[in-house]
Amino acid sequence: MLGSVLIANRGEIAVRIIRGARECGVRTIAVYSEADRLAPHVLEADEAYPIGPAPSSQSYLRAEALIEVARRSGAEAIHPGYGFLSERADFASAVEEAGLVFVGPKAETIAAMGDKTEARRRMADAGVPIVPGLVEALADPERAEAAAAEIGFPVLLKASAGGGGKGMRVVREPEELRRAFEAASREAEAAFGDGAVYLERYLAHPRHVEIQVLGDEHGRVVHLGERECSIQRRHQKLVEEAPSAVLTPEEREAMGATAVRAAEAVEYRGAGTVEFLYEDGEFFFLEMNTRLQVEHPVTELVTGIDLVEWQFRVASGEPLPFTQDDIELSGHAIECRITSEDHLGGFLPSTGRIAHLEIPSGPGVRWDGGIVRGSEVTLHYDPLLAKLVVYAPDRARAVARMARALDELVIDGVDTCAPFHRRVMDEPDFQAGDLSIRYLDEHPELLEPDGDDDEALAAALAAALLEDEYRKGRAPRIGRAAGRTLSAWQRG
Ligand code: MV4
Repeated sequence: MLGSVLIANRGEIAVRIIRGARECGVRTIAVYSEADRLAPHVLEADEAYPIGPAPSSQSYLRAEALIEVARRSGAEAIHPGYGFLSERADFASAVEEAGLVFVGPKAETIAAMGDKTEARRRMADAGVPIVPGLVEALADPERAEAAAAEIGFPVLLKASAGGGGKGMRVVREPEELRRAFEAASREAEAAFGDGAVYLERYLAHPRHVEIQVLGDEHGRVVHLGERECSIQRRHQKLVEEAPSAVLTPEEREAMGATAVRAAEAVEYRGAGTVEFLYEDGEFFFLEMNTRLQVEHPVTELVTGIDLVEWQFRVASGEPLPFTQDDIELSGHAIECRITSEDHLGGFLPSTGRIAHLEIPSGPGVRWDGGIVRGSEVTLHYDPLLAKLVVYAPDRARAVARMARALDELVIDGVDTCAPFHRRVMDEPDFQAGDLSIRYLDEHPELLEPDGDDDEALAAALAAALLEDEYRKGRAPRIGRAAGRTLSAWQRG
């Protein structure tokens, strides 16, 4: 096993990796920006080093500074987490050239999967079904017209350098194609410094289903089942679950085997994710993510496999000791991303100091958090504060458990999307597992403002009066709802 690791990240994922490393007996080395001097990942690591001012361009994204800290601290490896430098092939190469272990796949794998047309070529060659369309960038709008005529409308223009939806354009008729081509190309150039675009058949109502894979340095690859991640807003996932409510065992096996083939085609090492679009019983390769993902806990809960532990074991050169047949799924897990965004105000980012924090607990509840009371939430970083994850024997019980856990959660000081999640748990289509990437377009009521503020004030006043009566011995007890309303009101 590795002796030590530098975690080139912050927030909940840095804390998660530190916990995993500690359980493996690996010494943990944190880095922090000026805004994160007292952050949980700094306090929980064995050692911590400053790397610059708050903006990530001057701290968490400074590849050379991170490698220099690794050298100075005697770290043997660097774990990049997700975001930041995690999918930068040049960073992975630089880490290895410095004689350190990169906890992730080979730089060549990262580079190939980062280029979306290259990824499609590699997958098509490996016999992985891709969305019908091109595997080369379009040289000009004329060629786009010819290709679209062949594929049939609607088509989707995508950036070759893309991901995350930037430079994407749906085109419904031939007359729109030229303008859309130019707009997509311009947007791709601005976002990625590369205006190359290609096109695919547009799927109107798919689910986003992804397969977790794990590979070692000795050529073994297994899959750990799927995650359903359809509930998203503007390419930001909000709720994820495992398993998917709709895959049959046969579909799971087919998708899993396809993901393993995809991973083998790029000699995948470590933990990775193969994303698919699933529609009407068909699935198509979308992208491969060469990192540990935010939503990895739901897979850990249904498989019992600790992904961070296996990242470290694989990075240490250990062979995977289990085969596909050894991996069994049981129960159901749901994750809600708790972000500092106000769902009532168009998911606008909210900032401030965490004044009060009550973390849900009890059976089947997991909290992967990066905040404590007193934490300052700024605009410098991703708004993800924590992930609330539940596990139960079946989906209906998991939904009920998540609703209960969300009721226990109290975060004061910044607005969060937790009230949005609480509504989702009550929503009939969600409860029925009837999801697609258009779920929120089809349920705009979930994003509408709450009932009257006056109602909340009246409830708080009633609770205060009730408490007064109780203290004077005239009321037998304070109900749970009144008690919570009151304490929320007292905290102001
Ligand atoms: C698609 C698609 C429909 N048809 N491709 C969005 C970001 C990028 N990673 C790929 N994306 C999509 N590609 C075809 N041929 C719809 C999306 C898409 C999407 C995919 C997964 C999760 C959320 C999404 C939200 C909007 C659009």
